[in-house]
Amino acid sequence: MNTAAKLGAYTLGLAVVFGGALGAGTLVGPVVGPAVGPAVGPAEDHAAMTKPAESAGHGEHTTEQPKDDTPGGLQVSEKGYTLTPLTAALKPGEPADFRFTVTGPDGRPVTDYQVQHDKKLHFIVVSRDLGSFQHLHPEETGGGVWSIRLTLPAAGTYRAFADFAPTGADALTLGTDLLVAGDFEPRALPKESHTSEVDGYTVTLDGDLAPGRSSKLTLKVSKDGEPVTDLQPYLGAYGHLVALRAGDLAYLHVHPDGEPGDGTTKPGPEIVFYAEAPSAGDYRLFLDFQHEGKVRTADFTLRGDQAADPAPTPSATPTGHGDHSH
Ligand SMILES: [Cu+2]
Repeated sequence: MNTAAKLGAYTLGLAVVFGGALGAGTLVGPVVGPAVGPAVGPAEDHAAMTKPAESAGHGEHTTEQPKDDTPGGLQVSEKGYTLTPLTAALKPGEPADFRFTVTGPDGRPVTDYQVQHDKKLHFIVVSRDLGSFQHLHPEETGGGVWSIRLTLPAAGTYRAFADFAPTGADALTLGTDLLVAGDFEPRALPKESHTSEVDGYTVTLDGDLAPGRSSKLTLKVSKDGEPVTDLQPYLGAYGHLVALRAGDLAYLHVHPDGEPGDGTTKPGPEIVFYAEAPSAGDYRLFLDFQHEGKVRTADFTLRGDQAADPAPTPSATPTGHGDHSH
């Protein structure tokens, strides 16, 4: 798949993930290809999708509001696609060959997927208390069966997300619970923090999530006090950010503004994202970035409880949760 199509596909993914609010402009439609429009170049397309409301939704009322603005990951079955685990028992700390299928509207396992960020399917596994996070890429083993070596670190409850786009359909994220038998101590959500230390790296997050409004999040990577300016592309980007809402693990997969090789995006120290929280509340954010050949994950806790700022976003143009979808 070429870059334009890939970005188009991912743009749709974002539209699905974020529901109506982010896509109040012309980019959200019920159909994959035609709604995005092949005439729109990848850079424009991506920029329009990820910029704040000033450019994305300003005054453009279209009738193509999605009816369903439910965030991704909350359902095991959506739009005819169903995530079906084939592996039942998981033991704490023991690697297992975890298998699953995604069945399509015809009831059969899906075998044709669009590539999004170098992969046909992204598999995210978090503990329900949002303490542990894994971003994995299962292998296809034939017949629509996916397989991944999975180790769940401790007893407890987990949520697994499959983030994919079937060929000819919208991107979507399905979620299922995974249970690991044994005693466990639920941990409280980590305190709000805009700084994360991982493996000698310090990552700071500038910005906040606000419900119903696109927010700029700038993540800055440093090591031993020095800015890192040679981040390596990982799955077609300098960073991958997953945000999960505490309480129900609503899944938001956001992507950087710009990509490696576009002529303007630098390989650090800053990675810029645009994200929109579907509601007030606490969110955990996990940033995957690659440096010196290794992928690391920085984690943050943010409160998406700031009221949407009425000043820069005209309140006369409600986006997503407003009047026209009901
Ligand atoms: Cu992935």
